[in-house]
Amino acid sequence: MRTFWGPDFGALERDDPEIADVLLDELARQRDTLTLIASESFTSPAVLAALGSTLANKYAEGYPGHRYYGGCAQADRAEELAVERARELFGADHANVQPHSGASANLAAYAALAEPGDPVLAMGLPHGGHLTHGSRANFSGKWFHPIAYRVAPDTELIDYDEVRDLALAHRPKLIICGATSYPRLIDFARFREIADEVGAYLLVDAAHFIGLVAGRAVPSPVPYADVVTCTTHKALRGPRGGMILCREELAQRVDKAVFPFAQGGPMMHAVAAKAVALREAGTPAFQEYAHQTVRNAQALASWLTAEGMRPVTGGTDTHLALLDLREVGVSGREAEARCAAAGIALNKNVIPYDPEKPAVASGIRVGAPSVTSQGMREDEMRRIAELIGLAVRCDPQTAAGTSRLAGIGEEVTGLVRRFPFYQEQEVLA
Ligand code: DSN
Repeated sequence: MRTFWGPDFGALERDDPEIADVLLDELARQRDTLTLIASESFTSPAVLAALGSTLANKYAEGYPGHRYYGGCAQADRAEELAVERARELFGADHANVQPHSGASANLAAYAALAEPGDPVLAMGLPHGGHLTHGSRANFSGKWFHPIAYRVAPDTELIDYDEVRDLALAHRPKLIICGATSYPRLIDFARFREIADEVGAYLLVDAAHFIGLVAGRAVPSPVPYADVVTCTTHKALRGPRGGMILCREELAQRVDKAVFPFAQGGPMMHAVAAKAVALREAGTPAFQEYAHQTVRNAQALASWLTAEGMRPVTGGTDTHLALLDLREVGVSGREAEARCAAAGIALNKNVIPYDPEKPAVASGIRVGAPSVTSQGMREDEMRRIAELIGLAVRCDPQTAAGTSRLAGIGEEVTGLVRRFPFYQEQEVLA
């Protein structure tokens, strides 16, 4: 008879009450507060079951059929399923599901496509890029020669003419597009044209929007990119981790760059959980979620405009919006803290050409994947925007401000409790 040994919370409470306490508090936080972090969502109980499974015990360095350890039959099956599902869902020639994170996936992509010292053209961090796109604090800026492109000051859209000019001037080995706080669609065809013109590889970092691609809510970069990197834990709703998709001729280079170059043993429990998430992402229900996520982000951006906040680029085509708070007269840092005090988790974010330093920032970033997973729709986005508008204007240094924030927090809790994601767990707890 086959049996499943799943997470046993009773054992954890008995053996390690301190960590059990942390987990209970975290579930309560996720249940009672509002998550508008653009890079988060909720994983399904099925994904969590795979993550909490005994595959966590298995070493499986290598790839299916070519492992450096015995006993890998189940590890092979899990990885083959994940790879096959990724290839089918995204129409990719090849998939590598072993990267531990998006940053690890990017490290491997650089290793597959460029040599240390090579020029790499990518979106600057202050304009919406990512640390791994050439920040001096990161391997990408230390080991490669980063050149940053920007958004245009007037439209706040990627300045494709500048991208082309920089590409012609610097002849990068690698051009990267994909961002962490750019709310608009990216013209992958235009990037492909520019890359072809200068003989560069095109890497699309789709970490933020791969879930929307899976749900057919935004165009896919796969037909245009040499390599696509992504995370699996954002709008895709999988476990924390990374993934790489590429053309067949780059498959070997990508695989070798992940293992043995950048990583050792894959986290097979996470690989199995990625397979589960990729299966879920192929369903009509997931497509509906992806489309509703975009509609919710658009509604949120539009109602936040009514609260006196300016959406960068004028709105959004994706799961996130970036709001300039200068008219409201509070910094991103203050807004983040005030919203947190009211049970609303979002993050401060620089806006293009921000006069403030990143630790202060003039803007906030909001995202709709979590609230959409919970079943909220446009009506709730309207009320959420109003609550944010009230919260950012409360001065927590005053008794009146603190009391108002507490009142907003009570309404926030009431709202999110009407949309619990982990309903089964509520019964168990
Ligand atoms: N930390 C991620 C985000 O929030 O966008 C990017 O790595």
